[in-house]
Amino acid sequence: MATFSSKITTIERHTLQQQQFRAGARGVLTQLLNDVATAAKIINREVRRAGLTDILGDEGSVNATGDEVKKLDVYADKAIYRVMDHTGRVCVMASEEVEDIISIPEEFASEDAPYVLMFDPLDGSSNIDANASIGTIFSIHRRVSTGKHGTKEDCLQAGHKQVAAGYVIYGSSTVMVYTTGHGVHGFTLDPTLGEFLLSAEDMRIPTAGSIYSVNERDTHSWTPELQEYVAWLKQEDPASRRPRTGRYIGSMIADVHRTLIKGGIFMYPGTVKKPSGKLRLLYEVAPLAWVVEQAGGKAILADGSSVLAVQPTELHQRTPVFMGSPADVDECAAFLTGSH
Ligand code: AHM
Ligand code: MG
Repeated sequence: MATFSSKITTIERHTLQQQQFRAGARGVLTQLLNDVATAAKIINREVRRAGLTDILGDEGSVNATGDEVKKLDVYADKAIYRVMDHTGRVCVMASEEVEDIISIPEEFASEDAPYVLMFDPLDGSSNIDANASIGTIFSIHRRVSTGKHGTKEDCLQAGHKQVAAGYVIYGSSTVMVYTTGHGVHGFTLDPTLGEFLLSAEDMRIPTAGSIYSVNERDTHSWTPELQEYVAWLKQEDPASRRPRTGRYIGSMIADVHRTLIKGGIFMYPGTVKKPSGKLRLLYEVAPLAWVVEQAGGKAILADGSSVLAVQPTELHQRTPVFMGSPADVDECAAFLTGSH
């Protein structure tokens, strides 16, 4: 008879254990992370039923940054709000789907609510109809405002100030990955138990990879340096793991999750027409950059500086990003800054 010796750890227990790393912790962040897991289970249930419940299809409106909104985006956005608004743990929220900050209703607002939650409720939603992986991204900061209601300033904090971040990928299985600055940990949802169980403790990104991930549609609008780098990736030179393999799902969460597991580089650069690219700093780039860095990777801008140092000035600010295995990102930086 098979024996199973490894311990079974739920995400609730794991977040509680991680509390030991935070001096004076009162357990509020722990509970907030568990709220995120609860919201993820609700979204997961709907994502899994998507083809069955006629929920697919365009909502017929556009979101705050001009993208087509799918109904599941709206469902996911509301699910997170409904889990969070009355807990007394968050003072303000912001979502990729909502133009302005999301205030906490008057009756639940409190000057004691210590955290700020920002999220992309359903990233990669243009992939829903093709059954490709989509996900939820979250970013948590400590509040900086005082007073009953949180403010926009609470949201406009640099990525290196995050206290927790992560994502949930609704893929061939549903996996939640999070960091509180003490490693990156992955949990797989057991749908029969309704529990996220620890499946990858202290995830480390490979130091070098053999995959690059970028939308090559924009090749001719890239800077000459980036064009040169991507052309270099395709040249034959086994000693430097070339040619590299191209992989691009078009769902950042799926492309970054693969990069975390298999190594390599994910890029969403700026172009001549759109120098800031497409991805949003607060809801997509900063949280995933911190996860990648916590796993031993790097996340930079085109000038080689850290994405996590960027001080946001707008809620829906976009930024170029190059993230992944340290060796791959260093190679990329050398090309982009002309020092290769
Ligand atoms: P979304 O938030 O509307 O889903 O858009 C973000 C997505 C990312 O997941 C992905 O990396 C990117 O858009 C793909 O964009 P493109 O089609 O320009 O390559
Ligand atoms: Mg998105």
